Amino acid sequence: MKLVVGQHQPAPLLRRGGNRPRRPASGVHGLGPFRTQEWLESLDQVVDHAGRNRARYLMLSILQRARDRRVGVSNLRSTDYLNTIAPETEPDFPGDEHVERRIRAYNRWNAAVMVHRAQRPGIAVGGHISTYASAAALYEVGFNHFFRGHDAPGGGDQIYFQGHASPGIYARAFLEGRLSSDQLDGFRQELSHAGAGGGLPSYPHPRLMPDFWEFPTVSMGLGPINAIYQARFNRYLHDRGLKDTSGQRVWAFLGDGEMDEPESLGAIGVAAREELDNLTFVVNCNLQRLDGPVRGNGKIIQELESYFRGAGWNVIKVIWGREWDPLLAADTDGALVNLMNTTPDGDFQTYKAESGAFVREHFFGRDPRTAAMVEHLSDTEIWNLKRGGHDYRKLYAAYRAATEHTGQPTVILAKTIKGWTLGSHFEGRNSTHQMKKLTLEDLKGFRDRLFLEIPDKDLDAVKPPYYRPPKDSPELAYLRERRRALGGYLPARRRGSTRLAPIGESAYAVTRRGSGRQAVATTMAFVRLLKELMKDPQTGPRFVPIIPDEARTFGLDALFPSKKIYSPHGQTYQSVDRDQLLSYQEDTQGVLLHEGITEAGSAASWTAAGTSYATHGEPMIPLYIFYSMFGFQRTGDQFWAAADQMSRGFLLGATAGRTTLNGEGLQHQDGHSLLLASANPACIAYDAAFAFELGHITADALRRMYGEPRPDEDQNVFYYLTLYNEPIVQPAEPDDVDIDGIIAGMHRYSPATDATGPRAQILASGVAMQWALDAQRLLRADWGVQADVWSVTSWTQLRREALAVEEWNLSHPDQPGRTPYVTRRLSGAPGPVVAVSDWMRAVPDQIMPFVAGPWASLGTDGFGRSDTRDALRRHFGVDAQSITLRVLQQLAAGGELDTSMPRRAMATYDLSNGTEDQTRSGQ
Ligand SMILES: Cc1ncc(C[n+]2csc(CCOP(=O)(O)OP(=O)(O)O)c2C)c(N)n1
Ligand SMILES: [Mg+2]
Repeated sequence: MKLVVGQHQPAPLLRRGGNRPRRPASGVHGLGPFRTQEWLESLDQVVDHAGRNRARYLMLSILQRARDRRVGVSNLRSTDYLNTIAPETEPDFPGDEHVERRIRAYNRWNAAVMVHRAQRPGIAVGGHISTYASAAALYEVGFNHFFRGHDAPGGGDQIYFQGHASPGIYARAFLEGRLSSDQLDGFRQELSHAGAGGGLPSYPHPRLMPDFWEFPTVSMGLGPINAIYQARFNRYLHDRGLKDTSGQRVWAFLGDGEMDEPESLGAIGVAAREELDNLTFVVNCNLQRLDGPVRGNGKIIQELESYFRGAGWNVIKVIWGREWDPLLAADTDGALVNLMNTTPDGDFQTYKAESGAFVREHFFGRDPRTAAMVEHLSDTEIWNLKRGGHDYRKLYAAYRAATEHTGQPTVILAKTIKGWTLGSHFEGRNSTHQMKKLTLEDLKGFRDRLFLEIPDKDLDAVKPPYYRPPKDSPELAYLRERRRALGGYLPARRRGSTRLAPIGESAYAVTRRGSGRQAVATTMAFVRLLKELMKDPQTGPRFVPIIPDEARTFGLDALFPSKKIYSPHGQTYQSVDRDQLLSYQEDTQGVLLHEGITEAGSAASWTAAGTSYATHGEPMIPLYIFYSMFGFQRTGDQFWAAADQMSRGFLLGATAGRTTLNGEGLQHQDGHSLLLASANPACIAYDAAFAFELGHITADALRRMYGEPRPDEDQNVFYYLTLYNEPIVQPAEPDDVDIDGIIAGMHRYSPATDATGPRAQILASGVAMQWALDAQRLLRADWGVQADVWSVTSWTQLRREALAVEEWNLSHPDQPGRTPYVTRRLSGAPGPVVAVSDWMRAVPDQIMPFVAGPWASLGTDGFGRSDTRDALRRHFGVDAQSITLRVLQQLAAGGELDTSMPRRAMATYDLSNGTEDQTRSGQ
């Protein structure tokens, strides 16, 4: 009988030698101390007379039986280094193994040749050969038997392809006739390759290939976490009755090195907790990452098994190919299993870079019993004992088991060889990840290994040919038939066209009427608006608020009673605050996604919801609200990937500003997320000062992303709105409000009331508007200076427009030059410009080159501190008095005021030496 029950294998390092026996726990119910002693003595006897292996086998068998009898012993963290599925329980393989092997061979060849050709002299743009070579069977078993295309009943599967395995995915699309050889030759030459359709992006980039790639994965760790939240979002759509997603499965193909990333493992508990049996991870355990072994001294498969089992996943290990089955069947005393268990990955890697004789000596030769087991095998036969991840039948059994398993997500841990079939220069070599070219000899060996009919004379060292059999060949017919049966070719992205009906004007009234005498922060104003928007009968249900445990901080608990928090389990307990108005309510049809304290999880959720318009053809409007400091700074890479995936929706940076979240200090106070946001080309950022501005911005954002974009507008954008927590009296919207200005990025909110005396322009955004208005009063009352105050709703949008105008002017030298919006708006506004915000100066300085007159900016550069708002504003030199002083200095420098005035102002406002602080500038 073969041992397939679990063993207690410590991870990650193998512990050699046994642990000291411990005394048993006393007082086991119903068994006196004597009987316990008898059991222990029996075990001692087995150890003494039959050996440790036998004793181990016995113990594991007893544990297995105990589990079968539901005795209540806990699950073992890991099992033997064996396939989880025993050969006798493997299902029949339904495909044509020969034909599928041919298809795999063509893909292997074309993928490697594509990268090789991209490395040709004069181009040399690189690529990865060895990763797909190790993963070809992992993908092909999916393509031929499991992955459902978009046309499959119930909708297609969502597949996260390992980013740098892209050459193999392109190679398959070439066989399918979806890509031409000319396009393959444009791999990584998206700009310079002139062929039809241009070049191909390096990695899965939906933005660059919007009808092909669906999920950007190449930033390691984002694929796994996004896949988990995608599967979770599919459930959410289903449970809310918005779409039947019960037939859809999420597959994520990951590298074993990639599992080092915190994001890779950080959310696996979510998948188990929510019982996401619509999710399958396939981890390609080729034991190598970029530089060398993943766990040379340990065993990555065992380590991952422990993590996933511990988190509550179904784990299927595919370690050995079928050639090992007879050997394992003959391993009655567990000698071979013991070798397998105790050989570190570093050695397994080395074996496959050596030879059959080496494996005989260094692996089997370590125990006379295992050495005897392979005596009848030649070195070649030993060499041909394959790894499970290259065995189609083993993989088929694993995928089938994964798709049939219920109640848990499944991870398949498949052992492979990096660079497999590429020959001895590639296979298992530490340098294999970086190798982009094959020698002529390598090419010949590779061709022979794959049994391809390419004559020697065609094997050009620089441009070896692609290989595609005739259209009517059995292989291509088979491939086409399989994809037809499974619902069409993949990857394929559908763009989604459903438009959402605009929400009526009345919903926005709440932002326009002002707050009377009540002081209301813009965060609260936005939440009030959101409540109104969510009431819209058609579009309202599409809003998906996402919160990482800050609902109460931002006032979103107001939505608890009416919208409820989504949980697939509903609420199985009595809530402690059930009698209260804003009680914590979980519900299977809840609308709010309360993610717990995980910005990474929230960002992944937001991406899944924000791309639903394409992935599911169901536009959803996610609003992810977070501490602005923990957004772009913490999960900026996820927002970048979301931009690639053309996500739409709202990011709400609450508690914005360096001085406004006053008590929290250095780690919380954000004076730079707007700068980080400006670096994301798909992100449209606004720093609104007033509720009425937020109303117009939101309406315009919804129009652009979900309604009728103008011809010059990219619809695939998302909005970053900063929201403050400082209560202010919200003014009613001015009658002559400049809506276009609000959207474009600036409007004159408070013109100077008097035309006499020196003039200046104050540009302010967000909460700094209050200080600017105070400065306007001080300037007039104390110094006779008249200032116009502008509300700059978006420094970044003003800059972007100006850059676009500059570019247009450069490329149209023969036509009259155009003038940037910001320049136009300020052209008739007399006096120097002083810009101020609760952000570092680089934020307003974005528009400096486009302002004609003298320019000065005030900002909050440096680390935040905990103190009162007033103290902080004085510290950073952004309060009303500091603004006043700066305006006076500017006017004096321009000769419009006496030079003594700024000095007098410093004394009047006690402003001397307030800002010389090393923590501010990093000088
Ligand atoms: C966040 C991030 N860091 C680093 C890289 C660079 N990188 C690309 S592939 C790779 C090694 C991947 O190893 P593994 O996940 O085991 O994949 P394999 O090629 O072995 O299948 C690295 C470090 C990246 N793509 N993303
Ligand atoms: Mg690897």
